[in-house]
Amino acid sequence: MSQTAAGIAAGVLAREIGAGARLIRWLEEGDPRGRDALATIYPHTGQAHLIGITGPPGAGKSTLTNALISEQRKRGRRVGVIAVDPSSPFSGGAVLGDRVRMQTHALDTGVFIRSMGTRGQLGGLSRATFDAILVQDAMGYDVVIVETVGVGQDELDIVSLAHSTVIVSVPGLGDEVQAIKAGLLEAGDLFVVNKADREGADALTRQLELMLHLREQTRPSDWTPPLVHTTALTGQGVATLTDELDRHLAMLKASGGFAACLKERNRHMFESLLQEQAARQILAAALAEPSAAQLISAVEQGDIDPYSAAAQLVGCISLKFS
Ligand SMILES: Nc1nc2c(ncn2[C@@H]2O[C@H](COP(=O)(O)OP(=O)(O)O)[C@@H](O)[C@H]2O)c(=O)[nH]1
Ligand SMILES: [Mg+2]
Repeated sequence: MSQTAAGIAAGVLAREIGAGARLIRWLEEGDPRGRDALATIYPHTGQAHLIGITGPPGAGKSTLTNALISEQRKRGRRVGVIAVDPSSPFSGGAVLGDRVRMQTHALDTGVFIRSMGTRGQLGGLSRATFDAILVQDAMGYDVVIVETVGVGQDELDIVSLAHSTVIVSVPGLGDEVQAIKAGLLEAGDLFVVNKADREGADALTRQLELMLHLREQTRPSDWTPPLVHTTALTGQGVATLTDELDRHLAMLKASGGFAACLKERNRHMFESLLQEQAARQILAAALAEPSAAQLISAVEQGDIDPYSAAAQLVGCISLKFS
């Protein structure tokens, strides 16, 4: 396989999983070839139905994702998966599990599963995830599923920028609905009660229905989020969930929401890149100031407080911009 940006970009557009994996790695590592290849494939993005799946650890998100892959494949669709869940069998320390899974689908170029490390991402987790989404999108996957644990801001960014956000809850976590953070309730387009085979599913359903009813009253919209029961382990309810996802996609396409969502995601990427690059350049300019070395040693000696020192140095460079 060619190691040039052009070669990898061609491989991605030819839907070679190896090339896609390589490009995602380049982008994660900040390899300049990644940027070049991304520019080449970019015009081929913007087609995939991006589905975010989130919920507390152990809710069955990975199991559900697996079941959704099978259902989508039955419907003749190619599926990309990005697992951002550190406890996922696809990710975290389970690199081996990942490989095993890749092997099960080795001959099925219709499925591409990639897990994201949760630490040390250049530009943050959401950027790395959006880069991976772009790659799978350009590879012509009809559906790209992103699994995240609904905890941090990064994860919230990821799911709220998906076309269809699925919030998974399960009975038996104590005060279940507490586990759905307010932000997640707002971001949800579809709600799933997984482990419907377990006791407590009915009580959870009633609580969720109440919350959704309240949401509807405070923020009426054209889309009433459906509540679907699944037993991910057996696949029960997964066809219904897929039907609802299809219905949501059709609604988005008809209302212009699909295009709006893409616009918002592009702007988010642009702002995050701008912030990162601007910060890097300004930092370099500040450190190149003649007074920088002296200020740093004054801070070290305790002769000046770090706040005043930083303000002084930024003052030096902002003079040059004015
Ligand atoms: N009883 C039951 N167990 C399930 C179901 N779905 C997932 N599980 C189990 O719940 C555990 C956590 O599942 P996993 O998919 O890793 O959860 P995640 O952390 O949300 O990705 C695993 O042991 C699954 O086998 C279900 O519908 N019913
Ligand atoms: Mg998981």
